[in-house]
Amino acid sequence: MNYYQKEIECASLDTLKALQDERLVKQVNRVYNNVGYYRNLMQKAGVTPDDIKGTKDLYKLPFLSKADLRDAYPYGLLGTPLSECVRIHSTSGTTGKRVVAFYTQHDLDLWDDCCARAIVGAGGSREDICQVCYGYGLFTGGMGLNGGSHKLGCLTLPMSSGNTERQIQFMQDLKSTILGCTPSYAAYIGETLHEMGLTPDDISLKAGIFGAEPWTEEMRHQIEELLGIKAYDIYGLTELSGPGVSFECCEQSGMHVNEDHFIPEIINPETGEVLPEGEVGELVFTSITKEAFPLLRYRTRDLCVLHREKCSCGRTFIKMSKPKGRSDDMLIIKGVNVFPSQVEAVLIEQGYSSNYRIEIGREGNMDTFDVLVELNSSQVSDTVKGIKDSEKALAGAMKTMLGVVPKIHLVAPKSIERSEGKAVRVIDKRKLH
Ligand code: DLL
Repeated sequence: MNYYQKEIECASLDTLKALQDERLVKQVNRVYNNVGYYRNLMQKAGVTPDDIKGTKDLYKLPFLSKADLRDAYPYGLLGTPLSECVRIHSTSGTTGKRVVAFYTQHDLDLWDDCCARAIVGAGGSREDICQVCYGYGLFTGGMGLNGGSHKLGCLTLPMSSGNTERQIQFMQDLKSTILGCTPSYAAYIGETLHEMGLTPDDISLKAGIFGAEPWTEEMRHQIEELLGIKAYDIYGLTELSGPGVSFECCEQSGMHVNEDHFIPEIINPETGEVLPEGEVGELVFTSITKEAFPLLRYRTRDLCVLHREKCSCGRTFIKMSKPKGRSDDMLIIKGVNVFPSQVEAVLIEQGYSSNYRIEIGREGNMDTFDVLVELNSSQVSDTVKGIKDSEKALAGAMKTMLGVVPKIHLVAPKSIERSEGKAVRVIDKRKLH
């Protein structure tokens, strides 16, 4: 059995707990002294760093949410001087304001370690050739897996996503053994492979590390068959670094949380009460080693279960289930985080009515994204060409705001069904949870 950092990945619970206690106390003091925004929250909650002696006191600390990130945007949660930061990554926020996360060089080194652990968890070693087809850029997927692959010593192919036939060509020519991308893209690569008249025997892949969006066990089996590989899940979020907060091992039954860097809790999303292991609730993380963007009790909005049971891989880190849904209205469409409020903001900004409906579906393994918008009475007299042009312009504005382009359908006024209770803005026909 192989590990990247065996001593910590297989540490006894006592050792792990002592490390977490020590790091938590240090982190709380650092944050209190350096992050005015969080110091205010602690003062409002009547908590001082002296109240936090270890993980048993974690529940006393106030939560942070995406709304706090928006309020503190862009620099209000920095834990170090800006001059010590060397990178940002970013993702969308609830009302169009982006979430921007910062990294020192040390943060990047630890993030690379987390991703290297995930690659080794999937059976990888420095002998492997790792083809990274997550998007590169502000999204954390590409740079994250790239960093882990580099640090482990794999030959790394920084492909980014798209140009699928070229991806397969590289796979054949360079004999890539590990693939990293979203599960929907993995399935698409698999389908394209077969459409090109090839089979898994024509490539050398043995494992895939897939995450960033919900996927099912059925999809895992399908991808495994299409590509002739073992498919492993990986979880993470920009606010905490990116991929590698947790990762699957050979058991393929839940993801080990890198607990030396992130302390997980499950809470009741309504009351904030901490729930015992085994119960479904909202996942909350405290990052105990991050320097530039140290978040304490950050509410992920992902609904999950935590289990600490003996794992045959030998790792002692607690396992989290696949996220079972979200406690907010965030959608993940083609791997991009989208909030209905962002769609609404674009419609209003562009002079459209706020009677709209988002319809999400699946064709094969790819998401479809349609937005139906009612025309105003003043727009009804437009010609068909005029309407097509308006649809195109609106799709362009959506793309700028969301990072993913919907198919826009401008429809007659009052043709979108009104609901008697809460408006039904989203119809999600995918069955991913
Ligand atoms: O998706 C980071 C990432 C990149 C993870 C590559 C794995 C691989 P964000 O764009 O900030 O970061 O989106 C974070 O995506 O709160 C979950 O709702 C969802 N998510 C991430 N991984 C998984 C997964 C990246 N394995 C949000 N299964 C999170 C289900 C996932 N949902």
